[in-house]
Amino acid sequence: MSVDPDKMDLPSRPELFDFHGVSMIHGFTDNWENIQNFQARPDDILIATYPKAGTTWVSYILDLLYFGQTAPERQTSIPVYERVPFLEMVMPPMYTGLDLANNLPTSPRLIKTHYPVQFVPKSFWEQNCRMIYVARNAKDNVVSYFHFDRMNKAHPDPGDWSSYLHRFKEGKMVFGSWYDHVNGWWKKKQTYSNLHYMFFEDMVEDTGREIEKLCRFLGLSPSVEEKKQITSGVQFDNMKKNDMANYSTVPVMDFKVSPFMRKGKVGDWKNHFTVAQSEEFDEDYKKKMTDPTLQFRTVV
Ligand code: PPS
Repeated sequence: MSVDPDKMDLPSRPELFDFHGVSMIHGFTDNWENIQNFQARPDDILIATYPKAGTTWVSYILDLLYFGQTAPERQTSIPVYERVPFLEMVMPPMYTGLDLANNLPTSPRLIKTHYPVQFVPKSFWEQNCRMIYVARNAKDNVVSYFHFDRMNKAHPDPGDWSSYLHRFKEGKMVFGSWYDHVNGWWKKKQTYSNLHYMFFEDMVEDTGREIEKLCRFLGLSPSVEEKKQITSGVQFDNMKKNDMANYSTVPVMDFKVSPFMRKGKVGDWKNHFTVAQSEEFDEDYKKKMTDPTLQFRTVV
């Protein structure tokens, strides 16, 4: 939906506060009771990530897999953030994510969340909904988040890179600690079988292979031609120039500061971390990431 920025009731940048043990801003907690009472349907699909881990990429892939053939007009008329509503978002005068989700005419409904696993409304679990979690290595994730927070006026001011990096390690980010987020969802996967846990780095390495895996998880069998079309349509350069996928229609984002589709790479962290910052980060990482079964790649 296109909204005139001058008409947006945007206060100055919001402050973080502690919400049930997680750093949050009001824009994602103000609808809490209603969100917790959300009525999921058995065929709803929840796409969950820590911010900047590949949500839009996977959302767009799923939308194409489900509706690319049957409703091609969606691709040119509805931005991805309306096709796949962001459940917890409250940002007047735009619709709330909850209203968008409740009014989705599609089946299945594709729904996005950045909530840590313990915040997910209980009906999703009760209905045994399929969930897709996308994780991205911490170093690239924090770099991407830094640039996003610079350009997104709906988030707290990121300050300089070195203080931002410090706060990331402390979990003082919108949606809290990256470490808790990726570990919490990973742990859930051990007991909840309808969860597909995937990695941004694998997507960059071989998008087609990851789409195959998604299809197997979702029980979809698109034709070879369709898979080829989707794999090509969701390549970074194509999504970057696609106004229905690149967030260029969102007024709170200042693309002159940094575009939403920024680089889409693995290893851009090397252009941001000093050697000392990288070493300190790795030391701290080892202490926090103690589960040997959850491994990330920082290069591909
Ligand atoms: S958000 O705001 O949390 O929903 O952002 P999210 O979509 O999770 O993450 C944005 C980052 O994903 C990159 N991206 C891609 N990379 C490669 N290929 C494709 N198709 C693609 N689509 C999105 C996007 O560029 C952001 O990463 P950075 O590193 O900042 O470029």
